[in-house]
Amino acid sequence: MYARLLLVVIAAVSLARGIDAENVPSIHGMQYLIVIPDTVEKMSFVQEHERLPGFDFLEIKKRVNSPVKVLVTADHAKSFKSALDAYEIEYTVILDDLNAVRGLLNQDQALKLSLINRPTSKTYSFDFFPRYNQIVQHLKYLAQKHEHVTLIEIGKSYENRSIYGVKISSSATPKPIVLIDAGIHAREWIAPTTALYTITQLAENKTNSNLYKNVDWFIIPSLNPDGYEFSHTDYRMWRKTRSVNNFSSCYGVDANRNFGLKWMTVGASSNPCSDTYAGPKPFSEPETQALRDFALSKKGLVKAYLTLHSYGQYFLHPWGYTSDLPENAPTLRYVAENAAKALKSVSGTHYVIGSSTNVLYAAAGGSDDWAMGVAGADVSYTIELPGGGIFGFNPPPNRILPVGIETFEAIKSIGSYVGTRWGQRY
Ligand code: 0X9
Ligand code: ZN
Repeated sequence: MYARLLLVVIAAVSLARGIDAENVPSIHGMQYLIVIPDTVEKMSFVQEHERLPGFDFLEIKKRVNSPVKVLVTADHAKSFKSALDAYEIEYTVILDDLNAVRGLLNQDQALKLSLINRPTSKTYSFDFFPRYNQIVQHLKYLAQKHEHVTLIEIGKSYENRSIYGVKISSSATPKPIVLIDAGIHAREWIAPTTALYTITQLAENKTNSNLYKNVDWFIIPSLNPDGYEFSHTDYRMWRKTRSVNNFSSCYGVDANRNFGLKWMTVGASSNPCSDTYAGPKPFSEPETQALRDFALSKKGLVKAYLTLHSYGQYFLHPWGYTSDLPENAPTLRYVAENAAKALKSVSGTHYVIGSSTNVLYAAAGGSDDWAMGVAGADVSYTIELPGGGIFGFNPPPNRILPVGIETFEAIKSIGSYVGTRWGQRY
């Protein structure tokens, strides 16, 4: 075993030495791996690569079982992974081609690489689907670290979890608002991570500060924390809230059928056991009440409302209750087209744009319709993020960053639209 290992080590090391150390490594085919060596021998094998060309160690704690984060150039990735396999060292490929996120990398490669991969707090990084407590901890961390980030609590869930969000703002003067939520549907895990990626970029990356100069951002990454936790602990495919229904043993309401515009008129169920149960009345759920009360408290200021869902790669705009188009349909399409173009420029991901009823299906009681029709948002979209896994709701963790990065381009484009159209100098 040892002799074989030695051969593998020598092969890997000599291959690695073949690269000119003076050259900046190409990001084409460069892979981002997280390696978890669980013995001292395995750790020293990984460490051997530390100063070799073709390897860029972003984080190495040199303690057994602590994750090692490493970028490996295309010409070394295969042999390195074979060596890890041979040595039975556990690893995950977080990004299999850094070039796929080149939109974010080409300005200043080195800076951006470290920015993408640096853990944003001791416990948070974009390589796993966080639990509710980890989301909260990360929001609190960002709020205490950055003056322009404030933690907000918009209400409590049925099971009494705080529904937190952040305000990202350059000053106390009220400005036009971009309001974003995620996780209305519990199982759509890529939505909260994309909201958290957006929050982290606005909080930590100074090059984004122009985005909140004349716009206030309110972002709520987990609107349905009870359902979200349940999808982690009990049933991965849970969609609804977790409220107890009278006269039924089935739990929960589809929060996205529970908003009070044309409630229960189409595409919603009155059966508490259905996944699209609209609830006993509009806003029966504390989670939808929380969003309602928050949005109404900012009425007139909320210019854009975005709700992150998965999956399908759609920019859906109102209406979801009728195939008639709203008066501002041309604006809704124009703003979405710009956002989709920005998103596509990162790695070619294509989104379909249209009204919910016309491109997906009719379903009344959605937050998007209510935000535009009642709360007065000028533009309102449900963004159906990409899917993955056999059910579509289960993309692997290595999709968190690519989806976050490309979607942030779309979100920035919508933020700039709000800033240009309504923002003054503050
Ligand atoms: O059905 C939904 O609530 C959304 N799709 S999902 O697969 N994430 O469940 C689409 C909602 C679109 N908006 C409205 N129908 N108002
Ligand atoms: Zn959804």
